[in-house]
Amino acid sequence: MSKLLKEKLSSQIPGLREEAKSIVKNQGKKIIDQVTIDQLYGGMRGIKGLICDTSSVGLDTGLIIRGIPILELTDKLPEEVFFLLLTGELPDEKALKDLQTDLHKRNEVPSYVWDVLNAMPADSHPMVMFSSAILCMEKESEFRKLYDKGTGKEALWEAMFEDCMNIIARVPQIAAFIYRKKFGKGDMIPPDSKLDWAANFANMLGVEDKSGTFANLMRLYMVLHIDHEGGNASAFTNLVISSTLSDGYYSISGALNALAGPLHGLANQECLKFIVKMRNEIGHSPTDEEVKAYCKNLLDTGRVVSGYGHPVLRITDPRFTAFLEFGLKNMPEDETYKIVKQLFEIVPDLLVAQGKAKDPWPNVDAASGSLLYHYGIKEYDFYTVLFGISRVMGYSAQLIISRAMNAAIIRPKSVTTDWIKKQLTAAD
Ligand code: HAX
Repeated sequence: MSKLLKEKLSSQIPGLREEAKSIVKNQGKKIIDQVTIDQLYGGMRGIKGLICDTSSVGLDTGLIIRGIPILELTDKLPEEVFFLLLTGELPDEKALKDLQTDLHKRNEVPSYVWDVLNAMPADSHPMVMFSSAILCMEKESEFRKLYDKGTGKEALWEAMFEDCMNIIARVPQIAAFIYRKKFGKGDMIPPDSKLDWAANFANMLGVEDKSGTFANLMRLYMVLHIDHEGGNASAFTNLVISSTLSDGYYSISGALNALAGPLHGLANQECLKFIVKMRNEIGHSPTDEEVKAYCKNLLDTGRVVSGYGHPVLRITDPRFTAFLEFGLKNMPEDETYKIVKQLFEIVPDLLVAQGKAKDPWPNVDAASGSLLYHYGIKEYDFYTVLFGISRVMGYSAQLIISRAMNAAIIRPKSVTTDWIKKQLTAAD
């Protein structure tokens, strides 16, 4: 067991519970937000309605994890950032080793998972396979067992911790299995306990990596995608499901289903698809003028430029910047990478000129696919699974903390259109 991580959490939880209780008791009726009708029709955009302490996303800062901007964490391992998400502190060497050893010990995937994946239709999307693999392990849930025993809610977080650690330990192998099976890459490559979590995943994918830079990309990829506060569609789904006291398997599988949408995690697949299509339709490495005309046509015909815009950010996503820098260092002459750079110079002005998108800047999905493509992962259907493996750490941190805080069942109020119309008449 990750003794040091769990000990740290156990020591923090009573204080956090006390703090929340006192805030609610003393300031519970203080107004912190108001809701407008356009927010109701606009996907509840920006309404402050959730607590999430793992990370926050500022309009003009991007992702901040426990007070640390994401660009200051790019040299860390995902395991270290997971520790940070949960506890607010980076682990020392001993605590990191303890966590890594524990993840290796938990990594055995039940054999029925392979049976389920093998039985699925060959044209199932990798995200369907990934989500199904996690859901079918629900019978392993320690949370459900503890709940069924009648354990009180104060202790349930420990079982959520067990569920999440088991899921985190197993997803690299499950995802690598899906990749190799679905795309005919050969037999499963077994895990290697000498490798860190992301390097082990890189190795199990079977991508040739003599220089070790692909493993570095996987470490960076997993850190950059790990969490994005609690209100994004998949994190919110995760919290809604677990707020009903559903266990970690139900919650994370459900969250991944939200991540699979093209306006959310699937955008990385869509973005690379768009770049390759543009390159092929133009027939050569495009000039700036050709890129401009191609994107303008997309906008003029009511389509979106994938990888641009964001519901919360109003700056170039720092995660995009980190990927761009990785590309500059490792593949500056790569054709696809160069198109990503061209788009960065051209698309924001086009979006501003169109005047619709509130954020004309690139998000994380605008660059990630080109780097994967360079290393030969050309099956873009798989890209959202990579996003998902990483985000499983963020979902997990949020699940463990929300259970530790005995978070209430999430139940906002909906209203009817008639109710809205009556409000408007009353206001006239
Ligand atoms: N290209 C064209 N039009 C865009 C656009 C883009 N990249 N981004 C926004 N717009 C349009 C919207 O479609 C909307 O048009 P309508 O008024 O006609 O409906 C208008 O600009 C206002 O939208 P917004 O308020 O700026 O953006 P939203 O908060 O509604 O949506 C999205 C944010 C990310 C969904 C949006 O910017 C988009 O569709 N981008 C392309 C897809 C994408 O990159 N998604 C990944 C986001 C990151 C993520 O979650 N990854 O998991």
